[in-house]
Amino acid sequence: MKLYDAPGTPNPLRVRLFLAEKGVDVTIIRCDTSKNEHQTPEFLQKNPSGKVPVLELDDGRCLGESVAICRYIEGIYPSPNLFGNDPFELAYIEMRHRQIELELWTQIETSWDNGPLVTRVKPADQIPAAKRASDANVKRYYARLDEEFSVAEYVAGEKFTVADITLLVGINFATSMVDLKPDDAHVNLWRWHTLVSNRPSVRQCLGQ
Ligand SMILES: N[C@@H](CCC(=O)N[C@@H](CS)C(=O)NCC(=O)O)C(=O)O
Repeated sequence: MKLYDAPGTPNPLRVRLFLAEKGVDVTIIRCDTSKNEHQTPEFLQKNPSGKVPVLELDDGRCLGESVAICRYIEGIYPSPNLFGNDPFELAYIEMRHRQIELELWTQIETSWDNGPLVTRVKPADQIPAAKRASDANVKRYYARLDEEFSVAEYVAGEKFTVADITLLVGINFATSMVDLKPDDAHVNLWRWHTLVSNRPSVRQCLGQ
């Protein structure tokens, strides 16, 4: 299998972390998005959205969307389980994962789209008030996570799941690219961050 990646971008990193947790090797194809390599007619055949990551199977079939790719990987490499086993666990992890994506990642994206660094990689028509609102939403969400991690070890409870991967990538991106580092006072959130950052898969992918 081949994974189309763009170094430094968060969604392909989610998939690389997921693969590392599973111990699955794929061939990494690096796309230079600054040269629009993800917009060529050949690439758009693989993913009409013109986005990375894309997983290309050995028979040429392609999957876009990080979570869809991770679900495929989980299907063919079920262990360790990262999406849940029984109906309740599957739904609970899905709920927690969607909350991280819909309530935190979307706000980080709004802050990125309306912040200073994005203009180095693409032209942006920015709305400062949108950034102020999304910055505040991110900070509120960090406070919520800090409370949640006072009683739960991981995002979905007692075990590490795909939701932890999405949260880690989101927080690291927000910290390094959007200037939205969680407050030092959020000790429970930082306890979780240290725990997951020390996983072998994370150290391997982030080169620590
Ligand atoms: N919902 C998609 C989002 C993919 C996405 O936004 N990828 C970014 C990199 S993190 C990308 O390809 N950006 C280049 C562009 O939009 O031109 C997923 O989960 O895979």
